[in-house]
Amino acid sequence: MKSIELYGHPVTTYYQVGLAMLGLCKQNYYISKSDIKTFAQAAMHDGLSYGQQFSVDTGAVAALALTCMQQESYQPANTIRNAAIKLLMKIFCAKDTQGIIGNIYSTGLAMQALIANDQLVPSEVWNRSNTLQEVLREIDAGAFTNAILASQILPPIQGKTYLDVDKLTCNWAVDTHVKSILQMDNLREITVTYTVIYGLLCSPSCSHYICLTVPKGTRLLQIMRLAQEKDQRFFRFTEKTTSLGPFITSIGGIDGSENDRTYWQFLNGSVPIPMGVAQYKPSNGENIIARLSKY
Ligand code: B12
Repeated sequence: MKSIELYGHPVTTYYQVGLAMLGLCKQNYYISKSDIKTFAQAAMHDGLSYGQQFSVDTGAVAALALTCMQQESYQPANTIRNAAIKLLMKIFCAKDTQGIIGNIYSTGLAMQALIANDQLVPSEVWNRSNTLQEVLREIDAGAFTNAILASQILPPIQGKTYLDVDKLTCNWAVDTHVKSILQMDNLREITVTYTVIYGLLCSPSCSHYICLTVPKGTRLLQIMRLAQEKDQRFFRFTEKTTSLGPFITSIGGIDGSENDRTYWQFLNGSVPIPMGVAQYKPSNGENIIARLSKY
């Protein structure tokens, strides 16, 4: 909270501030009015964004925290309510015609925020089964084999949210939809261009690319390893193991930095890839770009 006051952003991210607020509230800990105001203000003034874009995941966790505060009568009540409503509207507006909210990996948290506020977002407004159908289809396709990602999507499939976490008996059946489907890759080859852009303000001269032909279904991480073997200087990279899998920390000797709030972002053309490099399988002809970016 001090960092937000001093520098305008948290030490970590608003996602983690939201999780912390939710945890404190669920345990009925004291949270000062001024901390609540600071948090609500970020929600009211578009603080919960990465780059220019509203982060649905972050908004949803914040909305759950604010909903908990409403239920537990934290003060100032009006500030909490207004911020929650603003976030719920933004989350709802991020829904596409198929029911996905943000992207498939933010949909679980977004569903939780909407379910926890079903008096504000009734079934006539949000067709929950539409969203659920899409989610179940993606689960069957193997999109949720990671435990962290599964833990975000499981509660809303059962109509529950993180706010119910202290009311559950742990004997409810494990959903049969949560299973991994091994996908058979056929061995047709694809060609992928892999480009690394080394700076934030960077002319074409500080980027390097390589074209690689690999079997269809090869994951981006393997393609990066191949590029690294072929050209150590520009394509060597380091990774750190996280609960979600490998997170890329440096490319070509240049590190992302929590202090400078930079990271290696991965794009297919101009669109950020919706998953990590160990999960993502490029299609034929894709131009995968790794770019040092700000968050
Ligand atoms: C904050 C955040 C980031 C921050 C993390 C920096 C920081 N100092 O916190 C930044 C902006 C750097 C980031 C980057 C990316 N992220 Co991100 N991120 C999140 C977010 C909103 C919250 C994570 C968190 O704080 N969890 C709580 C803490 C307590 O748990 P934790 O385990 O310590 O969290 C760490 C990891 O989650 C890690 N991390 C964050 N994102 C990613 C992504 C991958 C692939 C990995 C392996 C690790 C990782 O950083 C966190 C802090 O250290 C989640 C949303 C969600 N639904 O989970 C998305 C999320 C995890 N990210 C996602 C993605 C896709 C990415 C990128 C691949 C985007 C891109 N196209 O470049 C990159 C990673 C590229 C790389 N270098 O390998 C997806 C992952 C989907 C999947 N199938 O795995 C999520 C679920 C968002 C979404 N809905 O699409 N991210």
